[in-house]
Amino acid sequence: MIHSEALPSELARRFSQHGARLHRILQQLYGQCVGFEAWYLQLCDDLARQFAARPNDLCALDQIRSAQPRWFTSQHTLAYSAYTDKFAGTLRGVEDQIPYLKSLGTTYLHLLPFLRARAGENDGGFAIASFDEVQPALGTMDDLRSLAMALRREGISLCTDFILNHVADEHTWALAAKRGEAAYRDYFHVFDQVQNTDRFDNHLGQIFPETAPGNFTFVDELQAWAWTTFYPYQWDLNYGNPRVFADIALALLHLANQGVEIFRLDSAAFLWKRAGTNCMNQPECHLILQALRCVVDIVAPGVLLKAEAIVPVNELPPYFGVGPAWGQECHLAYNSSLMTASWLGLAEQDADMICRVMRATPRLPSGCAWLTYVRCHDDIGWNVLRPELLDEPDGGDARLVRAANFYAGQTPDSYATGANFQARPDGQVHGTNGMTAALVGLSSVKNPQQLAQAFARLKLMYGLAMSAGGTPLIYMGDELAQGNDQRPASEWPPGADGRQLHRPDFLNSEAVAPTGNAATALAALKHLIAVRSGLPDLAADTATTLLASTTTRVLAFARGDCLTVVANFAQAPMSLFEAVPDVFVNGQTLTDCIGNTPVEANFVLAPWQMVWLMPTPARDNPTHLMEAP
Ligand code: OTU
Repeated sequence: MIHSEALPSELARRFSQHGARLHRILQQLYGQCVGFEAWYLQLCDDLARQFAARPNDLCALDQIRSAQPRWFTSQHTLAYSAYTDKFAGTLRGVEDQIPYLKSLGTTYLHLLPFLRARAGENDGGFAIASFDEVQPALGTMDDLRSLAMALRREGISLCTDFILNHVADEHTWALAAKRGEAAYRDYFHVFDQVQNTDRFDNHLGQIFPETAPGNFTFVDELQAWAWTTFYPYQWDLNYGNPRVFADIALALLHLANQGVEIFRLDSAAFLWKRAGTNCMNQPECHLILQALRCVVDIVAPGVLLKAEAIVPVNELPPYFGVGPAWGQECHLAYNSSLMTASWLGLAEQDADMICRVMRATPRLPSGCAWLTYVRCHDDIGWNVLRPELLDEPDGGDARLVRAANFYAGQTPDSYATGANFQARPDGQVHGTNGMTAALVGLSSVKNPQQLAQAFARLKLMYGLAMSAGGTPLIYMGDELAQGNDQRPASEWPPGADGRQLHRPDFLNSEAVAPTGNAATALAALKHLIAVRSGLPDLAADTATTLLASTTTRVLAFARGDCLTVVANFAQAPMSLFEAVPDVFVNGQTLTDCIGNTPVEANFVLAPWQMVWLMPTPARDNPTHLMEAP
């Protein structure tokens, strides 16, 4: 173990608190490797160096947050996700957008990858060539530090993608491997014979079956096959090699020391490979994440880790740490199943799948929260719902195909203008692309009634993300009802795939006052955000309890002590009392906080209406009432 007398007292204290756990986890992963103990001591030295390099203001933040581990779970938190170039041109430009972000109530800004990526095709920046440099067109490391600090001053935490499953084939590690350096060849999963990949390949899924089929790529310079789960130029890292873990952990801490406060751990499910499995969610994958958490707890405890694991809901809770590791893995995780289920529910006008997912979504450890969202820069991946569809005769094929075709505007009843993603000729369903506004029908309205209904659907989807239990995230442009990228595919960036459809340039980059649908959407979302902020029961970590409803067209759940959320997923109006008789227990009078209206037994939910019900407050304490826009 490390010699604690040589350490600053705070670091020694943290080592004594977390060091034994870190050692135990790493021993499980790497204990059999020759020289393990020496490697571990070197890692501890490197952690001490990162601690010494941590700027004073960030150390102060660490102290404050360690004392309040639930600092990010209140009802005032709001995440916003954007591409730097599309949103504001450069990192400096993002700094200029801080007033706009604040006007929304943003407390957490996720900027999509801004580190130096591979030249040419780079999967929207997800093929990293250097963890230590900013993409030159977006700025410099100085700009990054300046932005992080400016955001922090305004109460906004900067989040970056940390792409730890793979690096670009142009990263120095890959270049060294190509030059024949054996030590770096070991950074990757390299197979001399394609036959040797078979014992894995037969069990693996396909992330991009159309644009990047297969999971292995023959690399001339290696004269061998590299594991490439995603695009052929994204080489999966070999976490069986302790040097990979150490280098990745240090890269993360270096970014944390530049002021990044939240790390979105990209493709977190894929970190460990095991023959005979789909190589996702493996126990070792969780050990790696737990070890990273220890490293963060030791060097930068103000930092949050967010798991991006797009996996079925039953696989999600372990990303927070379960069993003896309860609460000791990631602080946040995307509730991707809930997101996908809500789109299925909208297409089917039926909330049954949302109920199933909510039932399978357990209460989280203290100091943890879901990230609840409507859209992100990726497709809506339908297959995460497969386990919930096992009781269907065809395993859910027909339902998912119908939903995907609905959003692609291919069914007679569709209002949506999205598109299928990576759909195979055999009709196998994969994902759906499109901005929220396009998917809820705002881009295709022909009359005022359709417009009102499309807005009701937009508010329903965002209302669910803001009330279901988690930190809600707005995807850039949704707050302005921005539609799809209208450019022809010939004008898309090199190698862009169908997800480009929902990656348009930001409508409001000139900060002009929005008009028309943009203004209506902005006012509606700001209203939801403000109402949520006045309702402590909508903190990310209060309990969510499903309520009995007499029809699956209506979703009802309680939050915390007093709040009841009811949502009508159908186009038909619904009597609240008939759908959820229990909301009127004790004959109490209720108020819908969204509409700021009294709700009595004869209340009828309009098509796609959501209400947030609270017992009507005494006249002198109307804290949760806000004027509806
Ligand atoms: C992540 O996503 C990123 O969000 C994608 O933008 C990247 O292309 C990918 O990793 C590679 O870095 O499986 O669990 O649309 O959901 O690729 C992580 C498919 C993932 C994405 C999927 C993905």
